[in-house]
Amino acid sequence: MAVDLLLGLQWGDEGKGKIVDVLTKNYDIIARFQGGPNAGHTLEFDGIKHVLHTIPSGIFHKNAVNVVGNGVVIDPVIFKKELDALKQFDLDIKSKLLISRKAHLILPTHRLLDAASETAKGKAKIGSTLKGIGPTYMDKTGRNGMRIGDLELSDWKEKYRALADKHEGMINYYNVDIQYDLAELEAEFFASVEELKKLTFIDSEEYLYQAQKSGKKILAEGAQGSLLDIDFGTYPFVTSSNTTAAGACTGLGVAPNQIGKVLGIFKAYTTRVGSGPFPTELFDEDGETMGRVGNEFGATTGRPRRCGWLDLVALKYAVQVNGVTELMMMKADVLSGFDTIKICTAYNYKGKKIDHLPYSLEAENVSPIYSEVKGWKEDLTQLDKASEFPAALQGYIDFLEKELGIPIKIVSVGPDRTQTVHR
Ligand code: 2SA
Ligand code: MG
Repeated sequence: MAVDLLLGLQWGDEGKGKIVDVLTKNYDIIARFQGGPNAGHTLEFDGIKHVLHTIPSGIFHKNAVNVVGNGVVIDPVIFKKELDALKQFDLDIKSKLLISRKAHLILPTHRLLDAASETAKGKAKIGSTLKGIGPTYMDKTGRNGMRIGDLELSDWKEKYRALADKHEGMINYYNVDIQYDLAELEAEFFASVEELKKLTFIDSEEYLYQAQKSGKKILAEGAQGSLLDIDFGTYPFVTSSNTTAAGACTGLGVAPNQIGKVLGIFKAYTTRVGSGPFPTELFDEDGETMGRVGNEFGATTGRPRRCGWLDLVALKYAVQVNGVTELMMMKADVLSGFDTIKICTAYNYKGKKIDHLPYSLEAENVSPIYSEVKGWKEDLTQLDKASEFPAALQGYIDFLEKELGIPIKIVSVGPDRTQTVHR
Protein backbone atom coordinates (compact mmCIF):
# COMPACT_ATOMS: atom_id res chain seq x y z
CA MET A 1 0.00 0.00 0.00
CA ALA A 2 1.44 3.35 -1.00
CA VAL A 3 2.04 6.29 1.30
CA ASP A 4 0.38 9.51 0.11
CA LEU A 5 1.98 12.88 0.78
CA LEU A 6 0.39 16.19 1.51
CA LEU A 7 2.62 19.22 1.09
CA GLY A 8 2.46 23.00 1.05
CA LEU A 9 3.66 24.44 -2.24
CA GLN A 10 4.31 28.04 -1.18
CA TRP A 11 5.80 29.63 1.97
CA GLY A 12 3.61 27.72 4.40
CA ASP A 13 0.14 28.42 5.77
CA GLU A 14 -1.50 27.02 2.66
CA GLY A 15 -4.12 25.24 4.76
CA LYS A 16 -2.51 21.83 5.21
CA GLY A 17 -4.07 21.32 8.64
CA LYS A 18 -7.57 21.80 7.30
CA ILE A 19 -7.08 19.42 4.37
CA VAL A 20 -5.45 16.69 6.46
CA ASP A 21 -8.44 16.95 8.78
CA VAL A 22 -10.82 16.69 5.82
CA LEU A 23 -8.97 13.71 4.30
CA THR A 24 -8.24 11.76 7.50
CA LYS A 25 -11.40 9.67 7.12
CA ASN A 26 -9.69 8.03 4.13
CA TYR A 27 -6.53 7.11 6.06
CA ASP A 28 -5.53 4.89 8.97
CA ILE A 29 -2.38 6.78 9.89
CA ILE A 30 -1.37 10.44 9.66
CA ALA A 31 2.37 11.04 10.02
CA ARG A 32 4.28 14.31 10.40
CA PHE A 33 7.74 14.07 8.86
CA GLN A 34 9.58 17.36 9.46
CA GLY A 35 9.52 20.70 11.20
CA GLY A 36 8.39 21.23 14.74
CA PRO A 37 6.44 23.73 16.77
CA ASN A 38 7.29 26.46 14.27
CA ALA A 39 4.29 25.07 12.37
CA GLY A 40 0.79 26.27 13.06
CA HIS A 41 -1.89 24.04 11.55
CA THR A 42 -5.34 25.53 12.00
CA LEU A 43 -8.44 23.35 11.99
CA GLU A 44 -12.05 24.49 12.29
CA PHE A 45 -15.07 22.29 12.90
CA ASP A 46 -18.28 22.38 14.96
CA GLY A 47 -17.66 26.03 15.77
CA ILE A 48 -14.27 25.26 17.29
CA LYS A 49 -10.99 26.66 15.99
CA HIS A 50 -7.94 24.67 17.00
CA VAL A 51 -4.24 25.22 16.24
CA LEU A 52 -1.79 22.32 16.26
CA HIS A 53 1.98 22.76 16.22
CA THR A 54 3.65 19.37 16.51
CA ILE A 55 0.76 16.94 16.72
CA PRO A 56 -0.50 15.69 13.34
CA SER A 57 -3.77 17.11 12.07
CA GLY A 58 -5.57 13.75 12.11
CA ILE A 59 -5.80 13.77 15.89
CA PHE A 60 -9.48 14.75 16.02
CA HIS A 61 -10.63 11.63 14.18
CA LYS A 62 -11.27 8.61 16.38
CA ASN A 63 -10.13 6.15 13.69
CA ALA A 64 -6.70 7.53 12.86
CA VAL A 65 -3.35 6.87 14.48
CA ASN A 66 -1.07 9.93 14.45
CA VAL A 67 2.68 9.49 14.20
CA VAL A 68 5.30 12.13 14.93
CA GLY A 69 8.13 10.95 12.71
CA ASN A 70 11.90 10.91 13.16
CA GLY A 71 12.29 14.01 10.99
CA VAL A 72 10.31 16.16 13.43
CA VAL A 73 11.87 18.20 16.25
CA ILE A 74 9.92 18.24 19.50
CA ASP A 75 9.84 20.82 22.24
CA PRO A 76 8.45 19.01 25.30
CA VAL A 77 7.20 22.31 26.76
CA ILE A 78 5.11 23.17 23.71
CA PHE A 79 4.09 19.55 23.24
CA LYS A 80 2.69 19.44 26.75
CA LYS A 81 0.70 22.61 26.11
CA GLU A 82 -0.71 21.03 22.96
CA LEU A 83 -1.69 17.95 24.93
CA ASP A 84 -3.34 20.09 27.60
CA ALA A 85 -5.39 21.89 24.96
CA LEU A 86 -6.57 18.52 23.61
CA LYS A 87 -7.84 17.29 26.99
CA GLN A 88 -11.30 18.80 26.40
CA PHE A 89 -11.81 16.47 23.42
CA ASP A 90 -11.64 13.08 25.12
CA LEU A 91 -9.12 11.51 22.76
CA ASP A 92 -7.24 8.31 23.45
CA ILE A 93 -3.82 9.93 23.24
CA LYS A 94 -1.87 6.94 24.53
CA SER A 95 -2.90 4.77 21.59
CA LYS A 96 -3.67 7.42 18.95
CA LEU A 97 -0.49 9.46 19.19
CA LEU A 98 2.85 7.73 18.68
CA ILE A 99 6.24 9.40 18.76
CA SER A 100 9.39 8.30 16.99
CA ARG A 101 12.31 7.54 19.26
CA LYS A 102 14.52 9.11 16.60
CA ALA A 103 12.82 12.52 16.69
CA HIS A 104 15.13 15.18 18.10
CA LEU A 105 14.46 17.25 21.20
CA ILE A 106 14.37 21.03 21.29
CA LEU A 107 16.06 22.13 24.52
CA PRO A 108 15.41 25.49 26.19
CA THR A 109 18.92 26.52 25.15
CA HIS A 110 18.07 25.81 21.51
CA ARG A 111 15.38 28.46 21.77
CA LEU A 112 17.85 30.86 23.36
CA LEU A 113 20.39 30.17 20.62
CA ASP A 114 17.72 30.89 18.02
CA ALA A 115 17.04 34.25 19.69
CA ALA A 116 20.75 35.04 20.02
CA SER A 117 21.44 34.17 16.39
CA GLU A 118 18.53 36.27 15.14
CA THR A 119 19.48 39.22 17.34
CA ALA A 120 23.09 39.03 16.15
CA LYS A 121 21.92 39.04 12.52
CA GLY A 122 20.06 42.30 13.04
CA LYS A 123 18.39 43.47 9.83
CA ALA A 124 19.51 40.29 8.04
CA LYS A 125 17.53 38.09 10.43
CA ILE A 126 15.62 35.13 9.01
CA GLY A 127 12.42 36.07 10.82
CA SER A 128 12.49 32.72 12.59
CA THR A 129 9.58 31.74 14.82
CA LEU A 130 12.16 31.62 17.68
CA LYS A 131 11.14 28.07 18.54
CA GLY A 132 14.72 26.78 18.40
CA ILE A 133 14.23 24.99 15.09
CA GLY A 134 17.51 25.97 13.40
CA PRO A 135 19.79 25.23 16.37
CA THR A 136 18.09 21.86 16.96
CA TYR A 137 18.57 20.72 13.36
CA MET A 138 22.15 22.03 13.57
CA ASP A 139 22.75 19.74 16.52
CA LYS A 140 21.10 16.89 14.64
CA THR A 141 23.33 17.19 11.57
CA GLY A 142 26.29 18.08 13.79
CA ARG A 143 25.66 14.77 15.59
CA ASN A 144 25.28 16.36 18.98
CA GLY A 145 21.51 16.22 19.36
CA MET A 146 19.30 14.55 21.94
CA ARG A 147 16.53 12.31 20.79
CA ILE A 148 13.25 11.12 22.24
CA GLY A 149 14.81 7.68 22.68
CA ASP A 150 17.45 9.18 24.98
CA LEU A 151 14.71 9.91 27.50
CA GLU A 152 14.40 6.17 28.05
CA LEU A 153 18.03 5.97 29.18
CA SER A 154 19.05 6.45 32.80
CA ASP A 155 21.77 9.00 32.02
CA TRP A 156 19.72 11.35 29.87
CA LYS A 157 19.98 14.24 32.33
CA GLU A 158 23.77 14.12 32.17
CA LYS A 159 23.62 14.20 28.43
CA TYR A 160 21.22 17.11 28.68
CA ARG A 161 23.51 19.02 31.05
CA ALA A 162 26.56 18.63 28.84
CA LEU A 163 24.69 19.89 25.79
CA ALA A 164 22.96 22.75 27.61
CA ASP A 165 26.30 23.87 29.09
CA LYS A 166 27.86 23.87 25.66
CA HIS A 167 24.92 25.94 24.39
CA GLU A 168 25.40 28.47 27.17
CA GLY A 169 28.95 29.02 25.99
CA MET A 170 27.65 29.54 22.46
CA ILE A 171 25.02 32.01 23.63
CA ASN A 172 27.76 33.99 25.37
CA TYR A 173 29.82 33.89 22.20
CA TYR A 174 27.06 35.77 20.35
CA ASN A 175 27.52 38.58 22.85
CA VAL A 176 24.00 39.94 22.48
CA ASP A 177 21.56 41.11 25.09
CA ILE A 178 19.28 38.13 25.69
CA GLN A 179 17.49 38.05 29.01
CA TYR A 180 16.69 34.62 30.41
CA ASP A 181 16.43 32.57 33.55
CA LEU A 182 17.72 29.15 32.59
CA ALA A 183 16.80 27.55 35.91
CA GLU A 184 13.18 28.54 35.36
CA LEU A 185 13.19 27.34 31.76
CA GLU A 186 14.75 24.06 32.81
CA ALA A 187 12.20 23.46 35.57
CA GLU A 188 9.43 23.81 32.97
CA PHE A 189 11.37 21.61 30.54
CA PHE A 190 11.93 18.79 33.02
CA ALA A 191 8.31 18.85 34.16
CA SER A 192 7.15 18.68 30.53
CA VAL A 193 9.54 15.83 29.74
CA GLU A 194 7.87 13.80 32.48
CA GLU A 195 4.52 14.34 30.73
CA LEU A 196 6.02 13.45 27.38
CA LYS A 197 7.40 10.21 28.83
CA LYS A 198 3.84 9.08 29.56
CA LEU A 199 3.19 8.90 25.81
CA THR A 200 3.99 6.01 23.51
CA PHE A 201 7.45 6.06 21.92
CA ILE A 202 7.98 3.81 18.91
CA ASP A 203 10.50 2.83 16.26
CA SER A 204 8.39 4.67 13.74
CA GLU A 205 10.08 3.48 10.55
CA GLU A 206 9.40 -0.13 11.59
CA TYR A 207 5.86 0.70 12.69
CA LEU A 208 5.09 2.39 9.38
CA TYR A 209 6.68 -0.42 7.38
CA GLN A 210 4.55 -3.04 9.11
CA ALA A 211 1.45 -0.87 8.80
CA GLN A 212 2.08 -0.45 5.10
CA LYS A 213 2.63 -4.19 4.64
CA SER A 214 -0.65 -4.97 6.34
CA GLY A 215 -2.53 -2.67 3.98
CA LYS A 216 -2.98 0.39 6.19
CA LYS A 217 -3.40 3.69 4.40
CA ILE A 218 -0.87 6.34 5.42
CA LEU A 219 -0.89 10.06 4.79
CA ALA A 220 2.34 11.97 5.41
CA GLU A 221 1.64 15.54 6.51
CA GLY A 222 4.15 18.24 5.64
CA ALA A 223 4.73 21.46 7.55
CA GLN A 224 5.81 24.91 6.27
CA GLY A 225 6.06 24.99 2.46
CA SER A 226 8.28 24.08 -0.47
CA LEU A 227 9.76 27.57 -0.77
CA LEU A 228 10.98 27.25 2.83
CA ASP A 229 12.82 23.98 2.05
CA ILE A 230 16.42 24.05 3.29
CA ASP A 231 17.70 23.02 -0.18
CA PHE A 232 15.12 24.30 -2.64
CA GLY A 233 13.66 27.29 -0.84
CA THR A 234 14.73 30.92 -0.83
CA TYR A 235 17.93 30.23 1.13
CA PRO A 236 18.93 31.49 3.66
CA PHE A 237 15.39 32.66 4.36
CA VAL A 238 14.12 29.13 4.83
CA THR A 239 13.45 26.70 7.64
CA SER A 240 16.00 24.04 8.58
CA SER A 241 14.31 20.92 7.21
CA ASN A 242 13.35 19.44 3.84
CA THR A 243 9.74 20.44 3.44
CA THR A 244 9.52 18.87 -0.03
CA ALA A 245 8.50 15.31 -0.96
CA ALA A 246 11.95 13.82 -0.35
CA GLY A 247 11.67 14.97 3.27
CA ALA A 248 8.90 12.44 3.80
CA CYS A 249 11.29 9.61 2.91
CA THR A 250 14.02 10.74 5.30
CA GLY A 251 11.60 12.00 7.91
CA LEU A 252 9.61 8.77 8.15
CA GLY A 253 11.82 6.07 6.70
CA VAL A 254 9.44 5.48 3.81
CA ALA A 255 11.18 4.26 0.65
CA PRO A 256 10.80 6.52 -2.42
CA ASN A 257 9.13 3.76 -4.43
CA GLN A 258 6.42 3.52 -1.76
CA ILE A 259 5.18 7.07 -2.33
CA GLY A 260 1.75 7.15 -3.97
CA LYS A 261 -0.18 10.36 -4.50
CA VAL A 262 1.51 13.68 -3.87
CA LEU A 263 -1.16 16.18 -2.88
CA GLY A 264 0.02 19.76 -3.31
CA ILE A 265 -1.75 22.56 -1.47
CA PHE A 266 -1.62 26.19 -2.49
CA LYS A 267 -3.47 29.34 -1.61
CA ALA A 268 -5.35 31.14 -4.40
CA TYR A 269 -2.93 34.01 -3.67
CA THR A 270 0.43 34.01 -1.88
CA THR A 271 1.52 34.76 1.67
CA ARG A 272 4.82 34.76 3.47
CA VAL A 273 5.67 35.33 7.13
CA GLY A 274 9.21 36.14 8.14
CA SER A 275 11.96 37.71 6.03
CA GLY A 276 13.11 36.92 2.51
CA PRO A 277 12.26 37.63 -1.10
CA PHE A 278 8.66 37.54 -2.32
CA PRO A 279 8.37 38.73 -5.94
CA THR A 280 4.58 39.16 -6.04
CA GLU A 281 4.29 40.86 -2.65
CA LEU A 282 1.79 43.73 -2.63
CA PHE A 283 2.20 46.88 -0.59
CA ASP A 284 -1.10 48.39 -1.73
CA GLU A 285 -4.77 48.12 -0.90
CA ASP A 286 -5.10 44.77 -2.68
CA GLY A 287 -2.49 43.19 -0.41
CA GLU A 288 -4.10 44.78 2.59
CA THR A 289 -7.49 43.35 1.54
CA MET A 290 -6.06 39.84 1.19
CA GLY A 291 -4.53 40.05 4.65
CA ARG A 292 -7.68 41.38 6.26
CA VAL A 293 -10.21 39.14 4.52
CA GLY A 294 -7.93 36.12 4.73
CA ASN A 295 -7.12 36.80 8.40
CA GLU A 296 -3.45 36.42 7.55
CA PHE A 297 -1.66 36.24 10.88
CA GLY A 298 0.92 33.64 11.89
CA ALA A 299 -0.80 30.80 13.71
CA THR A 300 2.23 30.33 15.96
CA THR A 301 3.62 33.84 16.45
CA GLY A 302 0.66 36.06 15.50
CA ARG A 303 2.85 38.01 13.08
CA PRO A 304 1.00 39.60 10.12
CA ARG A 305 1.67 37.64 6.95
CA ARG A 306 2.86 39.46 3.83
CA CYS A 307 0.38 39.02 0.94
CA GLY A 308 0.50 39.08 -2.86
CA TRP A 309 -0.83 37.55 -6.07
CA LEU A 310 -0.32 33.95 -7.03
CA ASP A 311 3.21 33.25 -8.27
CA LEU A 312 2.85 30.59 -10.92
CA VAL A 313 6.58 30.48 -11.66
CA ALA A 314 7.24 29.48 -8.06
CA LEU A 315 4.22 27.18 -7.97
CA LYS A 316 5.38 25.30 -11.08
CA TYR A 317 8.79 24.88 -9.49
CA ALA A 318 7.20 23.43 -6.35
CA VAL A 319 5.02 21.09 -8.41
CA GLN A 320 8.15 19.90 -10.21
CA VAL A 321 10.38 19.41 -7.16
CA ASN A 322 7.64 17.51 -5.32
CA GLY A 323 6.19 15.50 -8.21
CA VAL A 324 2.71 16.73 -7.34
CA THR A 325 -0.10 14.55 -8.73
CA GLU A 326 -3.13 16.48 -7.45
CA LEU A 327 -3.65 20.08 -6.45
CA MET A 328 -5.82 21.69 -3.82
CA MET A 329 -6.57 25.38 -3.94
CA MET A 330 -7.29 27.10 -0.65
CA LYS A 331 -8.92 30.36 0.34
CA ALA A 332 -10.64 30.96 -3.00
CA ASP A 333 -13.31 32.84 -1.01
CA VAL A 334 -10.77 35.50 -0.01
CA LEU A 335 -10.44 36.62 -3.64
CA SER A 336 -14.16 37.42 -4.01
CA GLY A 337 -14.57 41.11 -4.82
CA PHE A 338 -11.49 41.81 -6.94
CA ASP A 339 -12.29 43.16 -10.45
CA THR A 340 -9.33 41.33 -11.91
CA ILE A 341 -7.10 38.59 -10.57
CA LYS A 342 -3.43 38.80 -11.42
CA ILE A 343 -1.23 35.77 -11.91
CA CYS A 344 2.55 36.00 -12.16
CA THR A 345 3.42 33.82 -15.16
CA ALA A 346 7.03 34.90 -15.70
CA TYR A 347 9.77 37.01 -14.14
CA ASN A 348 11.78 39.85 -15.51
CA TYR A 349 15.18 38.65 -14.31
CA LYS A 350 18.05 41.10 -14.79
CA GLY A 351 16.23 42.47 -17.85
CA LYS A 352 15.37 39.09 -19.39
CA LYS A 353 12.02 37.30 -19.34
CA ILE A 354 12.31 33.90 -17.69
CA ASP A 355 9.74 31.33 -16.58
CA HIS A 356 11.78 29.31 -14.10
CA LEU A 357 13.02 30.02 -10.59
CA PRO A 358 16.45 31.66 -10.68
CA TYR A 359 19.20 31.22 -8.05
CA SER A 360 18.27 34.45 -6.34
CA LEU A 361 14.77 35.86 -6.05
CA GLU A 362 15.96 39.12 -4.51
CA ALA A 363 13.90 42.13 -5.57
CA GLU A 364 16.79 43.96 -7.24
CA ASN A 365 17.00 41.12 -9.79
CA VAL A 366 13.43 39.93 -10.14
CA SER A 367 10.15 41.60 -10.94
CA PRO A 368 6.93 39.73 -11.73
CA ILE A 369 5.24 39.71 -15.14
CA TYR A 370 1.49 39.28 -14.76
CA SER A 371 -1.36 37.79 -16.73
CA GLU A 372 -4.89 38.73 -15.74
CA VAL A 373 -8.21 36.94 -15.52
CA LYS A 374 -11.62 38.32 -14.63
CA GLY A 375 -12.48 38.45 -10.95
CA TRP A 376 -15.80 37.53 -9.32
CA LYS A 377 -18.00 39.29 -6.80
CA GLU A 378 -20.01 36.36 -5.46
CA ASP A 379 -19.59 35.11 -1.90
CA LEU A 380 -18.27 31.55 -2.18
CA THR A 381 -18.47 30.52 1.44
CA GLN A 382 -21.82 28.72 1.16
CA LEU A 383 -21.01 26.77 -2.01
CA ASP A 384 -20.69 23.01 -1.89
CA LYS A 385 -20.66 22.01 -5.54
CA ALA A 386 -18.19 22.94 -8.27
CA SER A 387 -21.12 23.32 -10.66
CA GLU A 388 -22.19 26.35 -8.58
CA PHE A 389 -18.88 28.18 -9.06
CA PRO A 390 -19.13 31.65 -10.64
CA ALA A 391 -17.89 31.57 -14.24
CA ALA A 392 -14.92 33.80 -13.41
CA LEU A 393 -13.72 31.47 -10.62
CA GLN A 394 -14.06 28.58 -13.04
CA GLY A 395 -12.01 30.65 -15.48
CA TYR A 396 -9.26 31.13 -12.87
CA ILE A 397 -9.23 27.38 -12.14
CA ASP A 398 -9.10 26.54 -15.87
CA PHE A 399 -6.20 28.95 -16.35
CA LEU A 400 -4.22 27.39 -13.51
CA GLU A 401 -4.93 23.79 -14.48
CA LYS A 402 -3.82 24.50 -18.04
CA GLU A 403 -0.59 26.16 -16.89
CA LEU A 404 0.22 23.54 -14.26
CA GLY A 405 -1.00 20.48 -16.16
CA ILE A 406 -2.47 18.90 -13.02
CA PRO A 407 -6.07 18.76 -11.79
CA ILE A 408 -7.26 20.91 -8.90
CA LYS A 409 -9.26 18.36 -6.92
CA ILE A 410 -10.33 20.47 -3.98
CA VAL A 411 -11.28 24.13 -3.79
CA SER A 412 -11.61 25.46 -0.26
CA VAL A 413 -14.18 28.22 0.22
CA GLY A 414 -13.82 28.89 3.95
CA PRO A 415 -11.95 27.76 7.05
CA ASP A 416 -14.49 25.20 8.26
CA ARG A 417 -14.11 21.50 7.50
CA THR A 418 -17.45 21.65 5.66
CA GLN A 419 -16.42 24.53 3.36
CA THR A 420 -14.58 22.21 1.01
CA VAL A 421 -15.64 21.63 -2.59
CA HIS A 422 -14.45 18.40 -4.22
CA ARG A 423 -14.06 18.34 -7.99
P1 2SA B 1 12.04 28.79 11.69
O1 2SA B 1 11.27 29.15 12.92
O2 2SA B 1 13.51 28.73 11.92
O3 2SA B 1 11.53 27.57 11.00
O4 2SA B 1 11.82 30.02 10.68
C1 2SA B 1 12.49 30.07 9.45
C2 2SA B 1 11.60 30.64 8.37
O5 2SA B 1 10.49 29.75 8.16
C3 2SA B 1 9.29 30.46 8.32
N1 2SA B 1 8.28 29.61 8.94
C4 2SA B 1 6.98 29.65 8.65
N2 2SA B 1 6.32 30.28 7.64
C5 2SA B 1 4.98 30.14 7.63
N3 2SA B 1 4.26 29.47 8.59
C6 2SA B 1 4.91 28.86 9.61
N4 2SA B 1 4.25 28.48 10.71
C7 2SA B 1 3.53 29.51 11.53
C8 2SA B 1 2.15 29.73 10.95
C9 2SA B 1 4.39 30.78 11.57
C10 2SA B 1 3.94 31.90 12.51
O6 2SA B 1 1.47 28.73 10.73
O7 2SA B 1 1.73 30.85 10.71
O8 2SA B 1 3.03 31.79 13.30
O9 2SA B 1 4.63 32.96 12.45
C11 2SA B 1 6.33 28.88 9.63
N5 2SA B 1 7.25 28.34 10.43
C12 2SA B 1 8.44 28.79 10.00
C13 2SA B 1 9.63 31.61 9.25
O10 2SA B 1 8.70 32.66 9.17
C14 2SA B 1 11.00 31.99 8.75
O11 2SA B 1 10.88 32.78 7.59
MG1 MG C 1 0.56 27.62 9.46
